[in-house]
Order: sequence, then structure tokens, then C-alpha cells
Amino acid sequence: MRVIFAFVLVAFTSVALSADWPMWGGTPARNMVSSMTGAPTEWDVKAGKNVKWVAELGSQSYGNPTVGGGVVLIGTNNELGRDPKQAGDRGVVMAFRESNGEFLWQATFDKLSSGRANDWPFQGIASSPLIADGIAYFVSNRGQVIAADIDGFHDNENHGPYQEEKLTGKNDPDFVWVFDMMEEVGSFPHNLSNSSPVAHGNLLFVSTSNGQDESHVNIPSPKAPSIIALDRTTGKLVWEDNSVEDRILHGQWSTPAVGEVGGVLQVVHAQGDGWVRGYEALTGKKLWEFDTNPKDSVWPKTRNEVISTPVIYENVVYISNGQDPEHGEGVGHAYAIDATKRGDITESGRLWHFDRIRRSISTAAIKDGLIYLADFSGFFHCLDLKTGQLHWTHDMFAAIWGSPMIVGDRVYLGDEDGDIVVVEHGKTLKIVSEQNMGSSVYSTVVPANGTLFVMNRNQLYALQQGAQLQKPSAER
Ligand SMILES: [Ca+2]
Ligand SMILES: [Ca+2]
Repeated sequence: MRVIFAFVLVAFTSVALSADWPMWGGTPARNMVSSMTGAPTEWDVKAGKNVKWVAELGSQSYGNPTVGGGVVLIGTNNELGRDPKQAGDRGVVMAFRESNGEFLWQATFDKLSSGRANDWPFQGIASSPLIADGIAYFVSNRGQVIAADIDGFHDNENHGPYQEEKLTGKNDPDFVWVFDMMEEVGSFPHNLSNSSPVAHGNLLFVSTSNGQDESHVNIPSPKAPSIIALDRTTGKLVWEDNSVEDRILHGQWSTPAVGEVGGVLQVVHAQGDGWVRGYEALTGKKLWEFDTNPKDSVWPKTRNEVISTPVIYENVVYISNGQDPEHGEGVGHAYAIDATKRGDITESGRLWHFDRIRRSISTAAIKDGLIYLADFSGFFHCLDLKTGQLHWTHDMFAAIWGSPMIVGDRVYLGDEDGDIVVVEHGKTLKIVSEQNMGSSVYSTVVPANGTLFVMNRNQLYALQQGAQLQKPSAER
């Protein structure tokens, strides 16, 4: 049995090398780009045109789809109520079969008894799972880093070391290990733990979401780390860093990226004081730090936190800052940072600064010397990658929560009105199409194996050119 399982793992790994989308951003560098061809550039979710399948989710869904090993994973809440035995508000990760949307299993998590301070009602799971070697790594609404078998109990085997599952039916999750960040490193997540893990080799990097309490003044755990590295096999802590200490402006909701910069493998993380930091990935040694705010800025009016994910591309880190969507619109900043520099590189590492962006929670997409950025005020920008010079801006007329995604020679971006715009990849704005998803899109269009996976607030669509869904799901 063990030998057979090992072969299955090898098969998963080789699939992942082809065209899966096994993590937030597709690769550890988090650049929102795919070379996939043949994706639909228009579709109709009501008529079922170019819709391969649709799956029902909870009422709010923030955990972006990831695709690996023939499985699609998403994070949502429990308002669908798939399992009457697990009722009430919970965070939920659902697994579907990639080929036909068949529901496979779900992991549900009770809300923390401490309530909204740590675990906001009905937000569900906001972590986008990492799929590696047949295991899904994600962060629950309870601040736990979870490793779960992507086959659940469909393989009739309970993987461990974790064996304490009370429910072991086909629809239940098979956990491999659980690392509780609130217990183990004392993190106090502000409103929600949301990090999307990233791995290099056997190391797993996760943001703790440590933050303020509900007073928005006190920091209950100033000694808790911002970022941790875990052993992917055992779930044990390898290193941690707390450079932020008691300077957390609010929460810590950015997620780390990993890449080689100037010959050094770095993990890059944007933290609660509005600074971005680069670490030697294997040891946790801090290499550089960069302040994303002007020195004369004042929280919360002009000084921002960072919620978007850093992108590593050819030795440079690209990042936008912004604030919790609840804080509304305001000024923002985007930067290109030379991550080969060391120490405080706020001045020395600044390659360019784009200050015409508004507060942003979106991650960058880069290809062919162009960078696409989006902001919470609804503006979709295309800049020259080397100079930061603006080529064009498209007004979406609705808040943008997700990130632009380059798929082949098109760029896709969704908004809060549920519209997804498709534009040509290029320095001249050319709109290809716009279609509505039926409810708000808080996520990013995910390309994998010839299909686009698009999540609105309460449904997951698999879009494939030429597909026709015979019985489109009724609108909810
Ligand atoms: Ca299993
Ligand atoms: Ca298990």
C-alpha cells in the first residue's frame, strides 16, 4: 500500500509541473501569469456558454481556487450547510474533482470562541491552499496551519501523524498534521487568519496574522512572530521572525513569496508595520527591509498596511500597499524594490515608486516588460516594468479585491459588481470582453490545464472554450 501511494505522489508531482495552479500565484514567486492557451475570452454563466461545470459554495468565499492532483480546493463559509451534522457558522475548505466538479470532501472549522476579534463571523477560510505532493496546506479561521491529504478518505487510508479525526467518512478531511499558531507561537490574529502558505523543499512559510485586538490600540502578543517556517513533513517549527514587535498598525494579512534573488533563496513578506522584509529562506536570517510608506504619512489616513502579496521577478520585488477594505478608499503606493540590497533599503533599493495607485489589496501580474496593478478604487493599471511609467488605466467602476491574471496574451480582472474584464496584454488598452458572474467577485481568475476557475461570492465556475453546461445552476 505504501509503495502504491508513493507512485501516486510521483504522478501528482509530474502533473503539477505541467499546468496545474497548485498555490496562490501559481508559483512561489507569486507572479499572476500563466502561459496557458485556449482559455475562453467570453462566456455566459446564465446560458451555460463555455461553462464546463459549476459548484455551489457558502455565502462568502475568499479562499482563491488552487488546482493540483486532479482536485480543486477553495475556501468559503458554511452557509451552504452541506453536512447537517456540522451546522452553524464555520470556516470551510471544499475539495472538488477538477474534471467534473464532483464534491469530494470538506474540512470545517468551528469559529473561535473569542469571536470577531480573532475570527470574524461568516468570513470562512480566506487562505488559498498550497497543493504539494498530494497534500493541501492552508490556514484555518482558527489560526491553525493544516496539512491535509487531498484525497481525504477516498483512498481509504488515514494519513498521519494526525490520527485524531472524529469523522472519517468519504466527505470528511484527512489531516496529516496541525500546527496551532495561537498556541504554539502565541499569535493573536486580528479579525482573521488568512495566510496562503508557500513552500521551498521541505520548508513551509506562513504569515501568522498577529495583530491588534478590537480596541485597535493594544497588541496582545507583541512578542509573537509575523512569519514562521515549518517542517513540511512533521509540522514542527523551524524558524520564526518578529521584526515588527509592537509596531503593528492593524493586522497582518499579506502572504509570503519565495524566490532566488541575486543567487540567494529569499522568502519575502510584507508585515504589519507597512514594511516589506526579505529573509534567507533556509535560516530566517533577515537580509533587508523596505518601508512602503512615505516618512511623513500618518496611520490610518495616509499611512497604509500591506495586504497584497509581494511578487518576485528577476531580482526585483513588486508590491502595492493599502488597507482593510472596511477602511474604504485612500492614497496608495506601489514599488519596485531591488532585493539584492541589504539592510534598510527604503532609499537604496527603490527602483521606482508609483503613487497614482489608490489603496490596493491586489497582487501584481508581470510579463514582457509590463506590470499590471489594480486598486480598491476600481482602477486597473498597466505600467512599464523597468520605469514604473504608466501606459494606461481602465476604470472598472467597482472595488477590486482580486488580482489581474495574465493568461497567454490576455489579462483577466474581476470586481465587486461581479464583472470580469478581459483585455489584450499590451501597452495599449484594448478591451476584449466583459461578462458578469452573477454575484461579487472577490477572487482572482485561476488558469489550470486549459480551464479558467472563477469564483464569485457563492459559486465556483470551471470555464472551458466550447463547453456548454446543460443545466445552469439556478441563481441564488
Ligand atoms: Ca487519506
Ligand atoms: Ca489523518
